[in-house]
Amino acid sequence: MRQAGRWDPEFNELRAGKSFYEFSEDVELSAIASLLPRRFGVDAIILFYDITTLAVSMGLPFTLQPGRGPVPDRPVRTLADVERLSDRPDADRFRHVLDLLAHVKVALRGELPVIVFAGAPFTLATYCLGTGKDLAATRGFAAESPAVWNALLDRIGSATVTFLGELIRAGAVAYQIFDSWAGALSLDEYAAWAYAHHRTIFDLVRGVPRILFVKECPYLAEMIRSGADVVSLGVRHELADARRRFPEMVFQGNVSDELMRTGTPEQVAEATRACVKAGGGRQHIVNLSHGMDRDVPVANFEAFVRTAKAGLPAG
Ligand code: 1CP
Repeated sequence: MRQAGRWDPEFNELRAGKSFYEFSEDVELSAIASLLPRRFGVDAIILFYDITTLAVSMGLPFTLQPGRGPVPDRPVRTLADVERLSDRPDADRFRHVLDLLAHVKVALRGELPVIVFAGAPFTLATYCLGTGKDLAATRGFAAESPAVWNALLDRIGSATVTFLGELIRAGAVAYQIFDSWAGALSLDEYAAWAYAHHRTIFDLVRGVPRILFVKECPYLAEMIRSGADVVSLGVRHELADARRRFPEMVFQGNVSDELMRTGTPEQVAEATRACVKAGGGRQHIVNLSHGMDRDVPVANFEAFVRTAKAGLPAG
């Protein structure tokens, strides 16, 4: 999930004065940002870039607008716009991410694994249209221009396979696909715009653990069938119940983000203990249900990590 970004006061200090893409394309700075969470005792490091980094390397520049998020310089509208995007971006187009991975691996000296990620085609496509979380606007575009919409999803899917494949060859030990906004789709839309693309990516990019995240996804069976090795759960699913239903699966999650934001460190510790217990102490990555909000107190994050690392009580 999000680690340094948006939340960590040290990150925000470091980031001040630079545009997001300028910052993240600077390997020295993005390496510092990637490594910041190490001081909390986390078990893995997520490389610092954004899901839109891949779209930039496909040929679509973005600007990060304060209070809004990434906005494309030229939103995709036509088939010609889609065809201008590279479906197999040359590694030189995302060289800074490969350099960042090399840099962070040297700094870590094998102490912690490095995880990479990509947006799933649906979620990244919404940023390429400029619609983001506005599902009605995305649906409107898909209904009006189905051929453009499907070509965009396919093209992002193909570029994602290239991107993740290169990062894994360069030594990333796991990857996570973020389909952040797909949980709000109808089942039919989810099947066509999300699930079908998850399957293709997980089928084509193998050899390391593959993690699927969809924010508060109602379609657990589809997530399980996607080919992912690890499925993230939000708070709408009971972890213990999911474990019983799918005993072979590895789950990630699902301490409440809301509690992280509003609870005390004691309440966070209690919720984390309950989560560790529900996970049963195996086939479980203790994590949040989504990510860290800007206003989570540092003490709550510390309580979360400390309690997760203590594991199951003896006996
Ligand atoms: O300094 C800043 O203001 C930048 C904020 C920021 C950061 C730190 C953005 C803009 N992206 C990132 C980095 C990032 N993005 C990481 C690296 C790990 C880390 O945070 O340390 C990761 C994993 C992401 C993934 C990401 N970006 C997602 C999927 C995760 C999720 O939250 O569901 C999504 C949807 C984005 C888009 C995005 N990028 C940035 C913002 C503010 C947003 C969300 C915009 C929106 O709400 O529509």
